Amino acid sequence: MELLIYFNGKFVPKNEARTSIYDHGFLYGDGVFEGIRAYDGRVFRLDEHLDRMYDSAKAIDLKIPLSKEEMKKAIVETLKKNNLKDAYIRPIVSRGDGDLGLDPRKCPVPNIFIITQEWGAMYGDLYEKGLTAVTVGIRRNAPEALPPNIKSLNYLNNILAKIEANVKGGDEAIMIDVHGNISEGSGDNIFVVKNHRIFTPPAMNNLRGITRAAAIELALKEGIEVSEVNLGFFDIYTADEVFVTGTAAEIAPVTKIDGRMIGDGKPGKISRKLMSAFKELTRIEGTPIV
Ligand code: PXG
Repeated sequence: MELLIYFNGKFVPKNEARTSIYDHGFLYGDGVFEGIRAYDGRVFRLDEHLDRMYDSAKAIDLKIPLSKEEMKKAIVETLKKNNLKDAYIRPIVSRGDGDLGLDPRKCPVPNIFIITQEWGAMYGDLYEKGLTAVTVGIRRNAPEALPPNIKSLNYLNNILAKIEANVKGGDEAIMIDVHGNISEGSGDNIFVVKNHRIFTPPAMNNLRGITRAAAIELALKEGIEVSEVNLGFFDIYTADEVFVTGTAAEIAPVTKIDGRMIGDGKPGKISRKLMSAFKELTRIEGTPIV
């Protein structure tokens, strides 16, 4: 059966799901999205993802024509229509069809899309081996220019970082902000472990990740201290462990950065503990697909 996509209240086959070239989501990256995961028939932290999507929309003055409750129903319905239990879920709200001018007032009706598809582990055997990360020259968008907390359709900043990581042979990019502080990966948040304590940058220069919040909760539950502090190159190069968190990446260990071996070059104890605690959490929590 062909995959069905939710598009403005209707379900259309994947190959027929398209929007106008005058949609400002396409012309200008004007819109918001989320990346959500379902595990074994339950959607992980759906309310948190929707809160973030509606906050992102509010920040760009985009009024989503569905209530959060209606959006939630539409997501669950899309999963059901496609018979999916383990899935990646991508709701997208674009500014809508307008003209070639960038004024959003030309786009009276936002377009809503929900893509769902099957999804497995993103980094394959790297969860065992650890990722090789590289710092990149391109700086994370300054919050004064484009707040990284807006999960907008404009991901060029992250894509530039990813291109640079690809060229330099890294599995993931580590982005630095305009002040020289570590911000995040191209699609995940970053954590450092030093002397049994965990550190992560405050969510001003990065996206306030849902997996980041879950990792902090799990660490605190294990009795591990977590601090949100500015981090620099020195902190990542000399860490005992480094890991990244994201809906797609889950919790993934980083064992090499810019040629420096992190710790003993193998995924560390705390990273592994949190990886298994996170796996367990995704098995027991979530909004049922019913
Ligand atoms: N930072 C950024 C910039 C992200 O895009 C995260 C952190 C992690 O947030 P969550 O809430 O997922 O824990 C993201 C999430 C990909 C991909 O293909 C990843 C995301 C978005 C789109 C694609 O890896 N990001």
